[in-house]
Amino acid sequence: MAEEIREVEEEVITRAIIQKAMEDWINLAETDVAVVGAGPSGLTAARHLAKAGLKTVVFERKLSFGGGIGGGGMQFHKIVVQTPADKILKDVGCKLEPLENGLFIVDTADMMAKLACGALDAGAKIILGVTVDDLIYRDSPTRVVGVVVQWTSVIMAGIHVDPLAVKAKAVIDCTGHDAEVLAVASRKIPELGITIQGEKSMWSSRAEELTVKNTREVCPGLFAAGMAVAAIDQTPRMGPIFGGMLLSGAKVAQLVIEKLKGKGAKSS
Ligand code: 48F
Repeated sequence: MAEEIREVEEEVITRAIIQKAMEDWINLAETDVAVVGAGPSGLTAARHLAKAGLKTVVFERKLSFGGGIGGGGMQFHKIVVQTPADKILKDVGCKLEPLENGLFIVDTADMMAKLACGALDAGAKIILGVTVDDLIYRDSPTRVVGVVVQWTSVIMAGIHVDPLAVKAKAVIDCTGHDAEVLAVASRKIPELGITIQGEKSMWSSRAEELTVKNTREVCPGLFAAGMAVAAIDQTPRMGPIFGGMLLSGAKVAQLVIEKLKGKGAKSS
């Protein structure tokens, strides 16, 4: 006989949700790394950072993760990755079908789910429905020391609600083509000298290579990975090949790990 479904009082549900969410927020008010955006670069970075023992939170504007993965190539549910990025996907249990010349084809839903599971299982926190709309900074030297966050729904409603701030030893812009965090830094902290030039037209191979190569700490405390890198450096876009995004996420994590834990430190 099937087990009877348990009775529950509504106020128990309410208290449990609020209390446990508050515990998380109190804990993440001061964090090691704030990753902005849960696309391929952000989820990969978060997994590597959490595996290295760094307290990592990902803020994602939408109520879902995956960023541009879900759109595949023109909404066909497949994307391409190339060696050596296939290893990152194999590590999280993604199913890859080999093509020719070190290329693989992947299902978008499989890749989104597995990258997110990889980050969560490693210990990263992913907070959905929260937009990073500003930065916290200090001077002498000018540096980024955290992010300003707001419910996406509040922003969409256009009502005036003051946001909250989260201190972070490192902030990573993984917001994709618009490089939203770097754009805030460029507009509101001019001392940092950041300019957003916007990406160039498509050249897949060159774009993949340059995105990974240029992944870096852009100014003290603020790192860039994924397509945000192309937006500051005016390098080409690549279309639905994603190896560069994964490798950029892994690279930025390694840069942050070395900065916060010292040279030679690695993600386990
Ligand atoms: O766009 P997105 O997937 O960025 P990515 O990791 O990868 C780019 C590829 O998907 C693709 C490509 C490569 O082949 O050209 O476009 O560089 O993911 C960015 C995520 O950041 C969220 C956004 O909803 C998306 O899920 N996001 C953007 N701005 C903010 C944000 C913000 N201000 N606060 C929080 N999340």
